[in-house]
Amino acid sequence: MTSRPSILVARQVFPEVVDKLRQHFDVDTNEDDAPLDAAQLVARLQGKVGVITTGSERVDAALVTACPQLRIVANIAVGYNNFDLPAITAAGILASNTPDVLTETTADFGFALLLATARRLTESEHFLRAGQWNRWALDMFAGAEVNGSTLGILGMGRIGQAIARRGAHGFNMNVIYHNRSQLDATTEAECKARYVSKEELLKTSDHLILVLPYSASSHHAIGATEIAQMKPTATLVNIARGGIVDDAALAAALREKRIAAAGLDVFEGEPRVHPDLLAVPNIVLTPHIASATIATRKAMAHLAADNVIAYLTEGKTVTPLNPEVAGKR
Ligand code: 8YV
Repeated sequence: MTSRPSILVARQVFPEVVDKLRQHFDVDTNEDDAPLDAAQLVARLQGKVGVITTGSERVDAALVTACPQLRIVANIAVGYNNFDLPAITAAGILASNTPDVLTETTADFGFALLLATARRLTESEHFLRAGQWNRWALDMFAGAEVNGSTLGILGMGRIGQAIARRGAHGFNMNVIYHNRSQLDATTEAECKARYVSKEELLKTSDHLILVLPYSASSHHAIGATEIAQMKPTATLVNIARGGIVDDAALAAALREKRIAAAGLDVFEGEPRVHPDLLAVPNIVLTPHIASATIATRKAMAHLAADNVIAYLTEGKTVTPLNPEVAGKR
């Protein structure tokens, strides 16, 4: 009897997803759910042909060299900055991510964070919980207008477009965006969004939301220089990746009220959070949960599993990042 192929699920996923994988493979799971470091990951991957990762596991040249039997790495995330895609591709390994299934949920959260930030939701709740609310006041926690204001979007992929639609159609906002390339006229019209330079985006946005992928070229895309161009009344929201914002520069700007407020779901070096960010009041902080609804997280995990099953059982791809690899090995 030939043994079944073995795969690793690097972090805990829903039992139904593991069951589905077990119909085809021997599945090694990470029972205590602690993120595996590089050495642990390499050790656990010996003899395995597939792995399901999350943003916490780095798959780089050293790992693929040390795991010659690996044929697919399936990320439970749309972002894949934890992958060295050229190295994975050069090793003949298929990589996949989970686009589309999280778009609307993530856009909802982007809007929730924007509203919470502009309307000072957590700051005012802390005040109430601390027993400091003893009278109503006209300017108490007066925030920034969202309805009818100018929404700036940096990064206009699927999630950026879903946020644009919410802003334009739901909140009557004037939506502007900057992206590597301009959208076609039909998509722009549907999103009611206008392409502008990064400089204009920074200068004219009342609320600026970051939805671009992280790469060497987007590292600190928002630093002290960019923040200096923003309105002092502006809010900044990051649901993309830590590292796109220079957290130390942002904390200083918030402390000195050079911008009004920020909402952050992602951080440089997360789950560590820059202590200066924790020390400013005009900020809303969440632990990287923009895609976290049960339905969406299940859809993401199923999609990663479907990628592994389709490729290892039939040589087919579902949502590949490097389709050119399929069938080459
Ligand atoms: C993931 C995300 O949950 O999809 C992404 O890119 O940031 C989140 O939806 C997170 O990266 C863990 O994999």
